[in-house]
Amino acid sequence: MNVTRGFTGRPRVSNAGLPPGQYDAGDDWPVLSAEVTPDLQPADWSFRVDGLVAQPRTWSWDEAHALPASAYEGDIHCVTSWSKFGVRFGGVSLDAFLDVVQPHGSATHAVAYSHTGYTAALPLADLTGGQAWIAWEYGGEPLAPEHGGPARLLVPHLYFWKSAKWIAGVTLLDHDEPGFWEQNGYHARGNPWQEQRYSGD
Ligand SMILES: Nc1nc2c(c(=O)[nH]1)N[C@H]1C(S)=C(S)[C@@H](COP(=O)(O)O)O[C@H]1N2
Ligand SMILES: [Mo]
Repeated sequence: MNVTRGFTGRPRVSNAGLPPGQYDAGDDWPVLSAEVTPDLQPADWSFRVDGLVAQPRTWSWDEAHALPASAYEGDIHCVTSWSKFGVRFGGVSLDAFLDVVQPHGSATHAVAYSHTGYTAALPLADLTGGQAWIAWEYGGEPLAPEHGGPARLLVPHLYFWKSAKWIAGVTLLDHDEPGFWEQNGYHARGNPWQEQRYSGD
């Protein structure tokens, strides 16, 4: 008789920070890109917010950096099942950009798009209220090109495919418009805590 079997039924002390089906990648930071990493210099980078807004606007690198700095320190979760704990990104809250363009009340969704053409669909409610950033620093250093530098979208409470690298803009819509992965069967929202990996989850 194996006495240790008696322990299998006890409540397990698990890491409360790991969503279901995820593992801790530790110090690794896998690169997941559908495209070749672009040679995008800060001077060539811009970020636009348009669609259902009162004042569509494009920011240059310097103009974006003139907005109040905001950092995220916490975890990120990729749908391919790796998570990373305690990462630190620096940039500007997406709220700062949205305050300028003034979203219409009819705006419910957004498509984030990259300078490379990649797109990701998001509910607008997941981009407001201090939940999303335009990030250009990681661990206090400039964000590496393979991780989306000079700047990427960061929406850390959703699966990481929503965090478009080489971010070029966000278009506000009154309906859900599937992006690159959503067109390939992935979830419209992608909440890792509810394991919203595929449409229908
Ligand atoms: N432009 C662009 N952004 C992207 C992707 C991509 O292929 N292209 N992949 C997404 C996916 S699936 C993930 S998990 C993360 C990976 O970011 P990382 O390579 O910095 O880990 O970026 C997301 N943003
Ligand atoms: Mo991913």
